[in-house]
Amino acid sequence: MLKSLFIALGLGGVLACCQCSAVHAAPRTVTLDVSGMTCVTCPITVKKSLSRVDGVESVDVSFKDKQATVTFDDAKTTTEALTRATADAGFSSTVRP
Ligand SMILES: [Cu+2]
Repeated sequence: MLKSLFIALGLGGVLACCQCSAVHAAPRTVTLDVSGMTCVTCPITVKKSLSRVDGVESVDVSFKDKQATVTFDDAKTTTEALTRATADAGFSSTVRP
């Protein structure tokens, strides 16, 4: 009786552990095609807008390639939030498939 209770608690512990691994999602990296970057200061604005999104860990914007590479925690934010952030800054963007 007592033993089965321990087994049940043990299973509960395993389940809780699985849930916590879902919360601490691995960082994801996406590349955005950014339009409207016409001068060298535009990437700075784009980078700033993306860095402000909660969950974004790193941003690298290339003016030459018209791209932004963003590493983010997908438990905290979404690619939609990233493209919205650049659009709010005046640069529409799409996620590169
Ligand atoms: Cu500019």
